[in-house]
Amino acid sequence: MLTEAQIDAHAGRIRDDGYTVIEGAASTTLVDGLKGALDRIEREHNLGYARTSFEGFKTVRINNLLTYDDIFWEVPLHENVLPIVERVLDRECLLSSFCSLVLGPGQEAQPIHEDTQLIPLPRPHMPIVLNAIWALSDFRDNNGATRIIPGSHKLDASPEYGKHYDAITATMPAGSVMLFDSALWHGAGANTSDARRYAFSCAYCWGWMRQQENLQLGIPRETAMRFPRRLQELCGYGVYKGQFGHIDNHDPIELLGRERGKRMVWEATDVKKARTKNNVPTV
Ligand SMILES: O=C(O)CCC(=O)C(=O)O
Repeated sequence: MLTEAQIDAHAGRIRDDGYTVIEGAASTTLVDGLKGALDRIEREHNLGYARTSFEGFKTVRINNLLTYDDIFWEVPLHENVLPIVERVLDRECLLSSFCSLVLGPGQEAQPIHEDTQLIPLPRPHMPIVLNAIWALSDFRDNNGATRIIPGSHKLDASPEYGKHYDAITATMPAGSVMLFDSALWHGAGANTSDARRYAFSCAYCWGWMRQQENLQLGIPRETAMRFPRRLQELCGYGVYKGQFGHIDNHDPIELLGRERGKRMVWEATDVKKARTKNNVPTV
């Protein structure tokens, strides 16, 4: 569990350098369980390598992970990561995408990119997406560890696709999480080892943005109904500031059988006004 001072320090590093590393964020038991689940799902669903140079011809990626096994629920909610995300964005943030990234031996380096470069906002801009790269294997120089260019989130341009850039390698032991502003220039390294590199990318965005994965349609309603409430909210069953995302003035969390969702801003404003008039303390 992170202290307030640790959360502040991580948030400050993301602001200043574009990234931070939370060493020992996940226990060995959790890491082993997650890797085991990935291997099993790959086998059972007969999954193969991705088919684009960006995703990696020797990389197995599983998208929409929350639908495959309950063990993955813990990842977006993790107590050593989510509080930092909430500090940089806010408590109404969303899960934007969550996928596994298993780089096989022989996988070439991924082109340096940034995750928000298709969004037409002039750079540099405030953090809009934070990406948590979970190291489920030791991240080493030779096995595909993510490469980053510290401070590049402050540049006024995005990298040129396919061009070589000098970068540092985010080496870290398994169980660590690198959390970064997605505007940071980065990319997976080359895997020249003979072992697979296991990782997750678990990205979060503001509640007023479109998520990269359509989790409300992609996750069957029966599955989402079993999620803890916080995970339901992260998946988009919520209303940002009581305004964005409502369904006929109702909070979509009610679709999952929750009794009372958030009040919409227009109703909340009247309730607040009436309370003030009648001298009732606002809760
Ligand atoms: O696998 C990695 O280390 C990074 C992957 C990545 O940045 C991406 O696919 O967008």
